[in-house]
Amino acid sequence: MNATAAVLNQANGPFDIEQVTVDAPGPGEVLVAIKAVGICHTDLVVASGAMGLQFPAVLGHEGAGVVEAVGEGVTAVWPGDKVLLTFNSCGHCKPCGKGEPAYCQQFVPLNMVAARGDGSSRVHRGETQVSDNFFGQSSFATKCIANQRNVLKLDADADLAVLAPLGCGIQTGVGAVLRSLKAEAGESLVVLGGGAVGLSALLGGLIAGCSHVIVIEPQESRRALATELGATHTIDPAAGDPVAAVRAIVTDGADLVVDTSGHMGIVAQSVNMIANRGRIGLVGVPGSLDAVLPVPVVQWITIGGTVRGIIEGDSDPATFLPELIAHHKAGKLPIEKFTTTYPLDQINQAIADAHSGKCIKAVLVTE
Ligand code: CXF
Ligand code: ZN
Repeated sequence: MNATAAVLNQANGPFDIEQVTVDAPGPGEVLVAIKAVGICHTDLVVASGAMGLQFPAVLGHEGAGVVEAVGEGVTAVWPGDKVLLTFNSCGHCKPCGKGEPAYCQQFVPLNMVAARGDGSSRVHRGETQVSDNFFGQSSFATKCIANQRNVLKLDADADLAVLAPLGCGIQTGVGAVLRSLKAEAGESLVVLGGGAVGLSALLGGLIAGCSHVIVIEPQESRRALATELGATHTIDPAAGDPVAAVRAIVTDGADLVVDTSGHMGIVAQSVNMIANRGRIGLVGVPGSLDAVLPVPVVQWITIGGTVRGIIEGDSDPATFLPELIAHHKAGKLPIEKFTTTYPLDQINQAIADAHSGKCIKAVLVTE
């Protein structure tokens, strides 16, 4: 099959719009005509080459589209079905068996390396093999091969350009609050960072019925959007001591903190924002693999605090994505307020706008 893809030929891009061929789906695989795909920070981290990506490569892991063909043994979807693509998992390890596929033992090889165990690729440019299978999809393209396990059938009237980012960024933020930290009504929440994941965490806090939802974010326009979305308070970290600012709002400290920034300076400060038995969830990936979080041990024992890492909001996509779609239908996840659509061939502009802060969540559309 012929397709158009945003191909990465070197570390950090640019992405080149090129004609490629995509193979027919093998057993358990699904050929999807991609209609929309969000850009997530992880695409850019992997595009830097820091994780050993083999070029040329197609990235993209918040795809949404229409099934064109299914391989042998696929029963979950059929040609013509609208589908949402998400992260992949093996389905038979212990975490997968417990309904925790985000902690699949094979998460890294199945999602982060844009390769298959047998070294094959389903995407070619002439005679050249193009790395695909990133997050089991590589959806910065008009067609991609996904897997039965990482596609979710949608209703025929689903708006693919709106729903695409649910597959990673939005389920990560909402899930961090609802599933990972298990926010309860009346608890107070601090969100570090007002990007797409942070705003999703804020919306998760509102869904949970948190008493206070406090967003700490340096950009004024993002703080304004957080307020519009329902944050009870916003804090500019440059305006003074953010710990004092949080404790001026919740005297005993916050019950929950979700870090989406990956900046260990503010995360280290958040240890002092926490109430007794407070929980901190780490979602934002630091720029360095060597990043460490200093925790004052005696203080931490005394308050009975918890710090934990979170992937994909502990999502089990088969059940959590439909919940998120229902929240969107009910008006509780107004994703449209922080997404901007660009044609696929404007991917480099979309990334530049994401870097400059001009857009929060860029979604590429193919037609
Ligand atoms: C990633 C973040 C880094 C760890 C794996 C999951 N999330 C999605 O982009
Ligand atoms: Zn992502």
